[in-house]
Amino acid sequence: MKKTALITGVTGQDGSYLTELLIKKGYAVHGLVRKSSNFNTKRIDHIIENKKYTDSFFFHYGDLTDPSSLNRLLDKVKPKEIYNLGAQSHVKVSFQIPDYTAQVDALGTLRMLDAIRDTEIDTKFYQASTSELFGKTSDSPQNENTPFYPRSPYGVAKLYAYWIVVNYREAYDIFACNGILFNHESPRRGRTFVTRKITQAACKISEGMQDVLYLGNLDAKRDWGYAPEYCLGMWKMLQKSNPKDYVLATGKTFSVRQFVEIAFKVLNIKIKWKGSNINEEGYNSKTNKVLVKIDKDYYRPTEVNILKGDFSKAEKELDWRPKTDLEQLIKLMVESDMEKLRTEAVYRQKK
Ligand code: NAP
Ligand code: G4F
Repeated sequence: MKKTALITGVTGQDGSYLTELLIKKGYAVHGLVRKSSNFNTKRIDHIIENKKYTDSFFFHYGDLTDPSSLNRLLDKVKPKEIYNLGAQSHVKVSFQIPDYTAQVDALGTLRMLDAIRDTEIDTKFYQASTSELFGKTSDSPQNENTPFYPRSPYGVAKLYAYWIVVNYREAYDIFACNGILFNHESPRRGRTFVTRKITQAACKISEGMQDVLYLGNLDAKRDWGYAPEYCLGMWKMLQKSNPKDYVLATGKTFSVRQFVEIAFKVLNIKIKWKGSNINEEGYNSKTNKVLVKIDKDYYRPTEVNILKGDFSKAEKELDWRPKTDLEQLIKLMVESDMEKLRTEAVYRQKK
């Protein structure tokens, strides 16, 4: 019999890679899909539509804001592993919809844990915690013992989620882990996150399909890794005999400005900068054409200036380490976006 896993957020970046990983490992994967007025399964359609996977992948409508759907699903599926990846995961958007963000990211986690408690199923629980918890920290690099100081409604909601996981682990002896994951990206990254926004725009600009890329804070620094490697780390956490919390990161930090430079470099465009703050501009050093401008609407009311993680506990106890460096990551994102543009162009021509 196949081992069963349940993934909330199965239609997201991480959910799609984790599904592939678990199916490869012989699991039957059940995914919680929230109802949308349009198709939201694009990242997992290649699994849903593949006949080879009819006994490996099942999806169920449900929502982290709807406790009865969660209880029913856990009772029906009785998964041996649960990965709680579902979230309103956009930090800037969380300032616009703070109540909803708390409902999904904070109380959604409580609802999942409480459903485990109510149904009394024998399971292991992974919580998608985040480096946003560290927020305004002066400690660097950040590890499992670094104090938290979140800087957004998203970060605060995830702080509740982090602690309710710890509390249910201690109070009810539930096997529950927090993966404190630093930023991880891929060609499947949502297009409104800064990395994908940059790689997609750089491709369009180099093909003459876009004039300018508008960004917010270029000075923010992040520790960016490759998403599929982080999904392997999630799985490793649930294979241990004791539940613990782990940081997954690369240990390196780069600014948004550096990310822009590398993305354009992949396309043989050298970016130079002039001006400062909201008047800063990035231009093509050969043609002098301005390609990057600042739009202050992309700034956040409170920002996390710099993140850099220390993954030594995961390395020691899980034998986990990142493999893809930032240049390789950006190259694979740019190449994928370019491929998509070309496929779309051919499709448009055929129509
Ligand atoms: P993502 O691409 O934004 O995916 C989020 C998933 O959550 C989507 O499947 C989304 O469904 C689902 N979702 C949203 N609201 C929901 C609701 N009310 N009920 C059920 N599902 C809901 O995020 P990701 O990058 O894969 O990240 C996965 C998790 O890790 C998130 O919890 C995120 O906060 C956390 N995290 C991410 C990173 C990172 O750098 N990627 C780092 C640390 C932690 P739709 O497809 O319908 O929108
Ligand atoms: O790509 P971002 O939106 O990701 P952010 O805020 O770091 O959050 C991501 O990583 C977290 C882990 O640390 C996850 F928990 C969270 O779910 C999400 O996946 O922004 C990165 C940085 C920020 O400092 C932002 O201010 O880029 C800066 N930035 C500059 N211009 C921009 C833009 N961000 C976005 N999204 N769009 C811009 O135009």
